[in-house]
Amino acid sequence: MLTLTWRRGDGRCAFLAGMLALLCYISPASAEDGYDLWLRYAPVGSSKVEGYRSALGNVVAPDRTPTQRVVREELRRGLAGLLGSEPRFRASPAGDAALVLGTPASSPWLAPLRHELEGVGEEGYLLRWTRLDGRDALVIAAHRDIGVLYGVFHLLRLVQAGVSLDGLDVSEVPRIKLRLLNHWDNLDGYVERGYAGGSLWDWHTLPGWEDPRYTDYARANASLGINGTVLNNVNANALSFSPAYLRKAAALADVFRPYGVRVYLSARFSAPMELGGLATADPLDPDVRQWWREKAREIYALIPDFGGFLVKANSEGQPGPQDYGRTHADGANVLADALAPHGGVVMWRAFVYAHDVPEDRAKQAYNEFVGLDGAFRDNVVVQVKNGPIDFQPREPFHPLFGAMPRTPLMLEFQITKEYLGFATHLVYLGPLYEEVLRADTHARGAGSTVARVVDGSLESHALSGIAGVANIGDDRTWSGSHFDQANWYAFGRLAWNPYQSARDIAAEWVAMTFSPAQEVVRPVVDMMMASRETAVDYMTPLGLHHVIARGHHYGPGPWVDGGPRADWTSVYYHRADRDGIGFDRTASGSDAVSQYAADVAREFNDVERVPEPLLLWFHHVRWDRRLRSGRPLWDELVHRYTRGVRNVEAMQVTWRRLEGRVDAPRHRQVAAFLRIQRDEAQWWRDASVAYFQSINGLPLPAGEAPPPHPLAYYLSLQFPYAPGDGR
Ligand code: BDP
Repeated sequence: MLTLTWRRGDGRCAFLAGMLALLCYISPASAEDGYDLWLRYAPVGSSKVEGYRSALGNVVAPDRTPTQRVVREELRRGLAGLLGSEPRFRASPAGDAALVLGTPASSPWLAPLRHELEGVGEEGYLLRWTRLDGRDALVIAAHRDIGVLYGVFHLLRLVQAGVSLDGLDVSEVPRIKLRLLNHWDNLDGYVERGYAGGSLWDWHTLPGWEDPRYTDYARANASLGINGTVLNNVNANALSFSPAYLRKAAALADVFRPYGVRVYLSARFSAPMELGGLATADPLDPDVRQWWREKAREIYALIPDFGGFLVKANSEGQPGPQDYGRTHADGANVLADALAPHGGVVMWRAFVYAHDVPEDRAKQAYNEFVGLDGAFRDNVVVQVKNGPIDFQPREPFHPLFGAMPRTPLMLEFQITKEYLGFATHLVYLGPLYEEVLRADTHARGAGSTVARVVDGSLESHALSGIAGVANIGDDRTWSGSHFDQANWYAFGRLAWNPYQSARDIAAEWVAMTFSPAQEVVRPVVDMMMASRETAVDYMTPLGLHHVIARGHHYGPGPWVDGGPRADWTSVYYHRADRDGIGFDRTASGSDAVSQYAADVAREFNDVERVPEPLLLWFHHVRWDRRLRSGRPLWDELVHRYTRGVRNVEAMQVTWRRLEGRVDAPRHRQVAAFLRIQRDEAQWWRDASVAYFQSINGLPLPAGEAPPPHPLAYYLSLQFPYAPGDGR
């Protein structure tokens, strides 16, 4: 730490201080450590300052409620950073042009917009020029304070990207109602599948100490429109529902409230036994029902706007209604009944599969749930992972989307990269999310996209939701790496509007996170957009899946076999033998294809028509079958593994060229992580090639380098302390 002893009149100190100030001025980015996320508010180019200042220099905004004060503080902070001077807060728009914010209730100036606000709902906003008292004003108007805050973040986004405000005329409404992060955080501070350090929640010092970071977390989420957060792991500890922990959760809820972020909790189904001392957790038992009702009352007394429960039941060893011969609907409904009087929801997860069921794991969730359509209470949403297995680098969309028309289905994405290289691999998930959201279920004919199922528009559901398993921890970067912040960002933006493009979102994020200069935005966005396919290439090309190392899932493990359950092995999924590779899920195999609408099923079932990226997901294919490239399958597989490695090298080149255009500390860390990624991509390629070659005995295609080690070497690698392992 640098300390200066200051003595009045000391010329040397004055000189030193001057130099320091100058240094800070000429390299303001040198202190960048990622903490500020996309809310850095770095100065806009001098040519633009005056234009923005004349529109935004005078602000009329109420300051009576906590959210109104947050709005003013965000504007003050944002404009001070971006334009170099704080806005002047005025009592009325009289005089100069002004930015006028508020709701018809909070600002008399905005009362005339009441009618126009009819379409923006509870959280939407208008951001546009209008005439107030005979002069031009930019207004951010909403029904509720939170809409105004969202509008402010929108405006600041535009300024950060250097976009002109001329003719601005925006009307925004979130398409999805529940836009949630799911934290898989344990009470001991460990984050399951977390690669960004420990949990953000310091349960020990809560509720007495509210770490300022909680506020920054809420700000970041509000900037995206994320409006809820599940604080604890789906593999839940009943203690989260104890009075002491509920008070801690209530303290977080108090911090988050002004930012429109509601608190939810994962509920352990057996909590009535563990906490309540009951002999059963049978959902039809009157004492159990009563226990949940009382618990809900207790929670709402502490957290009046509590969101509700997330439940993982009868999945991977978690307790659930089936322990008592009851259905998932019976289980969900007892919790829903307890929450209903308070306005809470139950998010009941469909991620279920049982090791004692011989059925293809990819089919099990559908089999369990599809017959329960219509059996859930109105305040239940069934939360479905994007694909039928488990957050793989690529999966087809989950067959439940479109198959339960009477039940609102909430989409669950994983933001943390359990299966995509943890935090060190640069993989932008925007394209993965977009691919899923745009997938056409054909449930009601062509155009029945997953996005339309999830936003409720396909079946006119009032309730709709989307969740992302958070990649946030106490690492200074929040997400474990600079580029992983983009995945939090992309999730939030798509949760607001699932029809946006991943490329546009990446461009926004780069402009705000690194620089709005096109020389930066263009190459970085291209690199991000290609990064997911690159990871698919070196990890799971052509529809391979679940070929990861056992337990911690760090690195390749296509040889994983044996152990407690077949569906936790790799050989179960790739089924490679001397003749071919792939899981036959066609009508003559497990028939998983039949869970999709007829048009989709036909396409997936036909080896000639199935999209090649999903080939081995649905088909067992001979090694010598010619693919669309003209190469035999084996050659194509090796080609893709190698291409993946080459493409990481291309990312390294792109990044190297940006040296000097991106501040040095962040540039250095990204460069170092890309080196790790490159080496691990090579490891994935070599280990996979060595393993599959040991099965098929085929020679490598011409020009392909043999793996530098024998297969035994790859098998011998152990990583007992790999992060994020389940506990
Ligand atoms: C898998 C994770 C496991 C989670 C599980 C879940 O490996 O740690 O508990 O999903 O979603 O992806 O419940």
